[in-house]
Amino acid sequence: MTLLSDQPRLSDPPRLAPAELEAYWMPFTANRQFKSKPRMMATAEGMYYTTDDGRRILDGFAGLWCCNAGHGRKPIVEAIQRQAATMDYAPAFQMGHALAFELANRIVELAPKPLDHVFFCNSGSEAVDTALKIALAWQRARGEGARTRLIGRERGYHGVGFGGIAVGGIPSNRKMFGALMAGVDHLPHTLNIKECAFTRGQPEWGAHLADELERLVQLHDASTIAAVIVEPMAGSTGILVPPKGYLQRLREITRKHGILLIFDEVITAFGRVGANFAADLFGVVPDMITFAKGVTSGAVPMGGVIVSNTIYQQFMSGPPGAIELFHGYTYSAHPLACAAGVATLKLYKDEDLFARAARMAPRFEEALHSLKGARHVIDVRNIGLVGGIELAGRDGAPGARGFETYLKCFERGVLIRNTADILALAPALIVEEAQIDEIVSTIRDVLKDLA
Ligand code: PXG
Ligand code: PLP
Repeated sequence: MTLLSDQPRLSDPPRLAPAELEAYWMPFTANRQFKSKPRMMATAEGMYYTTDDGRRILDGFAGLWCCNAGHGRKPIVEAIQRQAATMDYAPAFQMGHALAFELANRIVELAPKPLDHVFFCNSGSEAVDTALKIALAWQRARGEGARTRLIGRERGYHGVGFGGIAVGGIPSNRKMFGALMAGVDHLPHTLNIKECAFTRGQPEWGAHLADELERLVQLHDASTIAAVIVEPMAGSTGILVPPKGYLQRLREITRKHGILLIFDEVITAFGRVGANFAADLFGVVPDMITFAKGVTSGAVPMGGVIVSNTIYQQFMSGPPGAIELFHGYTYSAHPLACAAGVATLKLYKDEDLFARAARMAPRFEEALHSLKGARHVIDVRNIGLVGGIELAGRDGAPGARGFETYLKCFERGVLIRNTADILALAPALIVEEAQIDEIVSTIRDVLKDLA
């Protein structure tokens, strides 16, 4: 095996020999399939990637739901470069640096009131585990230490930490990993294609599914339940838009029973649904919001949890010299991530990108729903700049049709994402009408010839 260890690697995107593809165990990837026919990205700018063989790829998915400002945006790149040269790292525990406070203030400015304190971490998975830990600790701090139960939802994705997969509702993400966390229960998911196929935006049907929470409260008793966590719009498992009134109902029931409501907005925050947060779009304010991805437009890993003053103040009661929450990460509020975050939020504001997403959403909806009647398509769902196209599964091979569509779109120069037989779209908020049309027509053409 010849390794290129003595040769420069950073500046020349190398064409790798098959043996050189072995060492990297790729996440959520069909490793053997990939390594037999790699799809290698080399550069990114605006709405486009280029591959290592020089092809231009229109990015219909903002990387992985994260590059909301588009790729390689100059103000973000320069902020990261400047910060790397100024101060690479500062200890996160018992020390601070100005950009961390500036970013927290900017996030609070965008957040729905009364959410006004931010805890930083490095990913959505860490954000979820942080939020669940804060929920348990808060209940304990207010004298409700028996509230240890956490409620998630079927088809929920909350990252891959032990907390996240326990409250998550994706069988394949759970079944290999043992007993998970004890004391977790799940609400039913809200997708019903029979009732709601081809709904534009929020379905009329399904608010009553929130009442299942009352049933779980009856079963377990409110005095044992700490928190409910849901994605306001479930992204990963195929764009499940909340039925009208559903989130309001969850809010009422949680409030009535002293249960915290956590919105996992790792995908939906920062303009993805044409608002600051999905909480704003749907008009429901939870007790905590988790975020990641769009906060830095994907340029440096970062995540966090926004909590209300009530939650924060509950912890600020011991001796003044005492640490109030025994939780944090080496890289909480990393200077490069904070620099990227501040520059990203400035850019969103300067270019009014969330309003742009809201203005583009009806055009996006129109284009997506033109796929009604296309071969294999059994449902189209959308909210903001998020679209889901559900295909009928192939007999005996669930997911195959979705994956083949993804591969063929990539061959034709368009990046989308599939989750089983559902195609997901989430272009950067700078997407142009012609690019929306190109993404949709590529999908239509691919489906025409697909078995
Ligand atoms: N919560 C939600 C709601 C998410 O969507 C996470 C937590 C975990 O974030 P990290 O940063 O730990 O990955 C996510 C991430 C897809 C896809 O194709 C979705 C995610 C990540 C990668 C792919 O739908 N969501
Ligand atoms: N494992 C070991 C041995 C550590 O020393 C640390 C942090 O100091 C961690 C894990 C946690 O790492 P992080 O703070 O980056 O999450």
